[in-house]
Formats: sequence, structure tokens, C-alpha cells
Amino acid sequence: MGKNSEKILFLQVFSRVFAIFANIFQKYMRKIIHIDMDAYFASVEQRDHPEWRGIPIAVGFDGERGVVSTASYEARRYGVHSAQSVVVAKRLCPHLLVVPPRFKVYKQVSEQVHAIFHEYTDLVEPLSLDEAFLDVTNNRAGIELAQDIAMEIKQKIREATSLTASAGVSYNKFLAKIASDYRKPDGLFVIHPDRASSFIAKLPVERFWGVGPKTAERMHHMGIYTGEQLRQVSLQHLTEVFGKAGQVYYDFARGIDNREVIVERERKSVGCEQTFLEDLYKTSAVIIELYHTVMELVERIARSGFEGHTLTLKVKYFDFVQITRSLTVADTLTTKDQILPLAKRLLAEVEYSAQRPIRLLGLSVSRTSAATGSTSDEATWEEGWLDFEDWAT
Ligand code: DCP
Ligand code: MG
Repeated sequence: MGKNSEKILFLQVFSRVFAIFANIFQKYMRKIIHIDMDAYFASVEQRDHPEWRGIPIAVGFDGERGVVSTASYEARRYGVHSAQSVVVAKRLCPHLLVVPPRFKVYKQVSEQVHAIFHEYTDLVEPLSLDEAFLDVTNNRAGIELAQDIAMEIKQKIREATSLTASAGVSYNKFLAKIASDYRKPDGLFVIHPDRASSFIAKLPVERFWGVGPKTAERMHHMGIYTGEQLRQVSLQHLTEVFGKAGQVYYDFARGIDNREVIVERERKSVGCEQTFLEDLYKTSAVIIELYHTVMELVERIARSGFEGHTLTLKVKYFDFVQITRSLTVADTLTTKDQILPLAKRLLAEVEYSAQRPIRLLGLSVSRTSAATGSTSDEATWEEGWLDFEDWAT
């Protein structure tokens, strides 16, 4: 064996041993809490409108094209849920009351809740208005058990806001998030390091973080229904089927998730984009897709509580040439009724045809950049080559 191959072998062994110790360290040393408010928008509405308590309500814009943001627990019993069309929701629950959202209030409550988190640690990572991870390994109050902190936080949230939250406690983000969902509403669930393995073994794969309905279906096709079965599949096989995510599933199945709790850097934009199965050139088809993109964008804005004034449309053509069009307005862009007309105006500036069909549409809302400048009602147009990588949330 040459000197170099010995070195490589040594490094491989060393890094393997290091990884094993790092995983054990994470498992027994880290304390992560995930907090998620219960039926967030709906609970705020029921809090502020006592006459709506105890009855099925959905927060969303009523009307043919409206979408449910969230449903009260009374409505969920009928099968009403987030992202469902209001029409379908009313079919399931004919006496459903659909009430408009009040994003300002949701944001204020979110700030109150965050102030409570920061009484314990500054290592807070918000996932959306109503959800955050806390790393309480070293907490301000010097409390030994993360479970006690979670209990105190729930209590303080109730006192400050009259709302309930569910908490999950474990040694990593993946398990803490699953735990918070486990005893909803008003729940507190702890996944102890020694119990993690048996807990994951029984967990249906669709409850794994990052496993959406499509991935779950593929796993089911492979005969994988539980964490236990997922653990039997080799890393090589998982990465063959799921690409990079394969490694993540492999680790999750073993209770490994060493991601840090990342204190939020200020978000600069919220956006979404979609690539079409076939390139589009008919105006009617493009408008429909634009509409869907707007709906998705509105949902993401609602979830993140983002306040921006600039709308940007990205169009990628069949040949991967990409253009963007932006305009800036005085209002904070949050609703479909505000954004859709603006998106249509931006689209009207874009040329496409059967010879030059569209491969991808994207929309984002961002804070007004110094370069864009204008905050008047008069729209500012600009064409550019924005980097859209930051878009995905
Ligand atoms: N939201 C939305 N559109 C979605 C999902 C959510 O506008 N498709 C908004 C409304 C929710 C809030 O974000 O109240 C938080 O989302 P959650 O997924 O945490 O759902 P809830 O808090 O409503 O319910 P749960 O009790 O299941 O957490
Ligand atoms: Mg919630």
C-alpha cells in the first residue's frame, strides 16, 4: 500500500469515528424544542370573535376561487383543511363560516410569542408565523429539562395571547417537529434519546419531515411504510431512487439530524415558481398558470408574514433564456386581489408564442430595494436578471 492510500484510509476511518462520536454527542447533549400554534389563524379569529367559538370556521377569502388558509378544529372534523378550495370546504361542511384573514393581527401575536421564546434563548429559528425551533441546550434560565421550558412557554403563550400552542421536545429538529404534531392541540410530547429509535421504527413514512405525498407513494411502492422498513434500505439504494434526499431519509430513519437551529437572517423575498410539463404558449393556459402561481405565492406570504412592495415575474423560455419584470407599489402585497392584477400587468409586458413558448413561471414579492427606489403608486418597471435561487422557502 502506498503512503497516499494509507493516508486516505486513515482519514476515512478517522472521519467515520468522528461522525459516530458527533452523533452520540448530538443525541445526548442537544435540547431542541419545536413550538407550533394550534389552528393558528382560526384560533385567533375565534379568540377575537366569541360568537365564532365552538363552530366550524375557515379563514380564507370566500368565493368561487377562494382557498382555505386554515380551519378551526370544529371544521376539521368535516374534512376541511388548509389549501382546500372554499367551494370544496363548503360542500363538506355546508354551515361552514368563511372569515377573511387579518394578517396584521397574526403578525402581532407572532411577535408576542417570539418575545416569550427569547426569554429563554436567542437561538430561535422561525419556520413561519406560528412555528419555530428553539435550541435550549444553554438557556438563559439555566433550566435543566427542556420539557420544563416547553411547559413554561406554553403557559406564558396562553397567558399573553389566550391561545394554545403544541410543543415537541427532542435532541434534533426532525424529532422535535414530529413531537409537536404528535399530541396536537395543546400538546407536549418528548422524544427521549433512548426512545427515539423505537419511536421512529413505528412511525409511518408520511410523517417523516420532507416526505410529501408523492415521495410517500414511491416509498409505499417499494414496500416501505414505516421507519423500521426504511431503515432496512441501503444508503445506495435510497440515493439511487431519491437523489440527495436519500441521504436525509437514511439519517432520519436512524434519528440523525445534525442541522443547527439557525437564527433567522432577515428574509428579503418570498416567491415560488413552477416548471410546466409542457411548454406553454396559449394565453389562456399561461393565465391559468399565472393564477395558480399567485395563489401559491399568497399562501407563502401568509405563512411567513412577509411584507414586501415589489412584485417580480420571472419567465423562462423553452431555450432557458430568462427574463424578469418587476413593479413596486405603495401597498404591502399580501392578497390575491392585490397581486393578481399586478401579475397580469407584468405578464402583458412579456412576449411569447408557439415559436417561443414558456417553460417556467415564477413570482416573488420582495422588499423595495434601494435601486428600485419608488414607493409611489406609480409602478416602476425594470427588467433584469435576478437571481431567483433564494426564492424557494
Ligand atoms: N397557512 C396557510 N396556508 C396553508 C397552510 C397554513 O395560509 N396551506 C397559514 C394558516 C395557518 C398558519 O399558516 O393557521 C399555520 O400553519 P400550520 O400548518 O401550523 O396550521 P395551523 O396552525 O392552522 O394548524 P395546526 O394546529 O395543525 O398547527
Ligand atoms: Mg400551527
